[in-house]
Formats: sequence, structure tokens, C-alpha cells
Amino acid sequence: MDFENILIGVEEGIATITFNRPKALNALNSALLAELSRALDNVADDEDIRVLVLTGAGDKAFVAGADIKELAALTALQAKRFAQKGQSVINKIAALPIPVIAAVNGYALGGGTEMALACDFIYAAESANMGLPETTLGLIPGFGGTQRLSRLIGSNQAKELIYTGKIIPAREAQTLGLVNQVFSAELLMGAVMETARSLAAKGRVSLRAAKEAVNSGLDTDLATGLKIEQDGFAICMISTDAEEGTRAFIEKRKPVFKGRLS
Ligand code: DAK
Repeated sequence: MDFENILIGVEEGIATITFNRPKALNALNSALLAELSRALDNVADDEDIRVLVLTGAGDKAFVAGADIKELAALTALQAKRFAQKGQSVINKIAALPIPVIAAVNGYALGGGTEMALACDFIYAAESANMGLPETTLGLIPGFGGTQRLSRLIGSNQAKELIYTGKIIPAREAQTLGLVNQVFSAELLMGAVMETARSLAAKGRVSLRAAKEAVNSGLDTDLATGLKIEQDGFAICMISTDAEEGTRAFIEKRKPVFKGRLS
């Protein structure tokens, strides 16, 4: 499938989608969002893909936000449509049944930070900068930032970042709990791929159940969350992956997971 605004590659069960508008610092326009939406559908449908990595082309940006030039010309109705498209594509990332890692290689601003927040975790280059500067434009985050950032780092820290629109370096983002790990720019992709490979070698069924339990549990009370965990645990127990995992332990060998329930 041909894309103009993103690149997609698959290697050893790991798909990498690269935002590819480096001249505009990979800003999100409607065409990019539409292509990303189709690419995510393909990833979700392909059972051989076990991990997804998102990153930006060039060495300056992951995604420098929504395309301000395109946004500036929108009518209210078109803006609503743009927001729907953006939220729907970002929700698709969060709902993917496989782990998604954001490799934040440069500016991740506005929609860029929101895109990273929809991933399961974030590795960043030391030189990267993140933030939600929408209030600087007279807007508020429109792709889930007010909700996901406050759930991740707490409402008081999130409010400070959102109200001030402050752009912060990767190390500060790590201190806040927004970024998991920080690497030099040269080592970032190697570290991301090492983690991706270790996840790709794990049981697809268990990773899916773990993701579902954590994500759904965040939106509910503890008792309901624990019930979701019990159900996920039970599903894993009847999977061929769990059978293989336990047998491999007893036989003192590495498990070969097929990612199947039965
Ligand atoms: N959109 C369009 N073009 C962008 C861009 C963006 N977000 N960011 C950078 N570019 C373009 C620049 O215009 C420039 O293009 P040319 O002038 O060369 O044609 C090129 O990329 C290189 O940028 P700079 O020359 O500015 O590079 P610098 O290194 O000097 O500065 C920078 C890098 C990242 C600090 C700066 O580019 C910058 O401040 N960019 C804007 C960051 C930003 O504010 N992003 C938007 C965040 S707000 C909505 C839903 C969601 C949203 C809005 C509405 N609806 C409900 C409708 C989300 C909004 C956001 O994402």
C-alpha cells in the first residue's frame, strides 16, 4: 500500500510507522491522519505483527503538533471533522491489541505529545522536547491530551503543563513520569528495538490481556479492575501460549509462543 506522509516497515514481527513530513517537522495534516488510520487497520489485522513502534522522520521532530497552517484555514465544521479524525486515529493506537512504543526522536508538541501518550510507553532522545502548547495558540489539546496526561502524571502536574503550554526537555518529562527512558539520539532506536524484540518474543495473548487489564482498569474502580484482571488471567491460562510457556520452563528451553488462544 502506497503512503506519502508516513513510512511503514515490518521486520521480525515489529512494525515501524514513521511520520514522514520532515520539512514540516512531521506536523499532522488530514492526509497524514487518513494514511495513519489505514496503516493502523492493517497492523491490527496482521497477526504476525506483535509490536508497533512510532517515530518521526529526520532528526528534529517526532511530530511538531497538528498542522497549524492547515488548521488556520478551517471552518468550525471542518475543525470538528479534523478533531474527530485525530481523536479516532489516536484512539486506534491506544486500542491496538499489541504493545505500542513511541520513539520520540525530537519535538513532540501538541498532537505529537498526544500521539505519544496514546502509546503504551515512551522512550525519548535526550535532545527531544515535549509539551502541550495549545493554550499559546488560544486552543486546548484536542487529541486526548487533557485526559491522558492527567491520568499518567497526575492532574496537578498535567494542569501546570497544559495551562502554561511549557515545552520541556526529555529528562524533565522523564522526571514527571511522562517518558519511561531517555537515550542519546544515536542510541534511541537501538534501545527501542531491543525492547520491541523482547516483547515480540513474548506471548501475544498475555501481552494483550495485560494491556487490556491496565487500560480498562484505569477507567474503573479497584474491585472492577481486579475482576478484569481475573478474567484476563483465566483467558491466558487456557491459551496455547501459557501451555507452551509452562512446558518450556519444565523442559529448560526458551518458549516459542504462537500467540493463539487454542
Ligand atoms: N504545523 C505546520 N508547520 C509546522 C509546524 C506545525 N505544527 N511546526 C513546524 N512547522 C514548519 C514550520 O512552519 C517551518 O516551515 P517553513 O517555514 O520552513 O515552510 C518548518 O516546519 C520548520 O520549522 P521552524 O523553522 O519553525 O523550526 P525551528 O527549529 O525554528 O522551531 C519549533 C521548531 C517546533 C519550536 C517550531 O516549529 C514550532 O513552534 N512549531 C509549532 C509547534 C506547535 O505549536 N505545534 C502545535 C501544537 S498545538 C484541534 C485538534 C488538535 C489540535 C488543534 C486543534 N481541533 C479540535 C481542530 C492540536 C493542536 C496542536 O498540536
